[in-house]
Amino acid sequence: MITKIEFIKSAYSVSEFPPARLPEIVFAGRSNAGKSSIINAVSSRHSLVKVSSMPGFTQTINFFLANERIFFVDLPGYGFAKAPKEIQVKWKTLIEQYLKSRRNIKTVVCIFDIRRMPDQMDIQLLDYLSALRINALVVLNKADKLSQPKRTAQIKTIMRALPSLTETPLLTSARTGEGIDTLRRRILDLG
Ligand SMILES: Nc1nc2c(ncn2[C@@H]2O[C@H](COP(=O)(O)OP(=O)(O)OP(=O)(O)O)[C@@H](O)[C@H]2O)c(=O)[nH]1
Ligand SMILES: [Mg+2]
Repeated sequence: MITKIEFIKSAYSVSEFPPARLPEIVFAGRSNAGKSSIINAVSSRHSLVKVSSMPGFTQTINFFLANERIFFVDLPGYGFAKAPKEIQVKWKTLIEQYLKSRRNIKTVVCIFDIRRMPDQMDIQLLDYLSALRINALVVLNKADKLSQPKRTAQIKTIMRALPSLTETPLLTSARTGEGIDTLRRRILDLG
């Protein structure tokens, strides 16, 4: 259960990160995959984190404190083609600096849209985490968008595209709440 969740701060640069004193669960993935929506769902709060139909909305690293003992970290999404090149480079650098510098990261929840084939950037994220020896938990979000048979087929295809995956990804829907309890339990156990 998450009984209390509060927004701590938005960081544009390394110097603005809060002290790395508490365990951190990080939410990463392509722009529009549903990172902010998943944080809201896991926290049982509808509008803690701003969600937009406009991808590229989250431009800073946003820190939330859950149950006064664990940080939830919302990363800007990558792969938003319409964002100016210099902004894309800035986000990538900020995300890499964040992942490299925080020793208190417990796991990175990698959120993918179940309907999309993982691409080079998704693979890069998983490889990067693996190189840094950071635990990754892969979540296929927007499960509500696919019928049961399509889900099964899509899980197979995605797992084939991500050979580094050792376990079947967790299916979630921030819209219907499917898989959210399981995700919350996994996260709180890790923290
Ligand atoms: N159908 C459905 N829509 C979802 C789900 N999760 C998120 N969405 C929608 O997808 C859009 C993007 O969601 P966000 O949570 O803002 O995505 P994000 O990954 O935080 O995006 P950036 O901040 O741009 O990186 C919004 O319109 C959400 O309402 C889901 O599980 N099912
Ligand atoms: Mg977001």
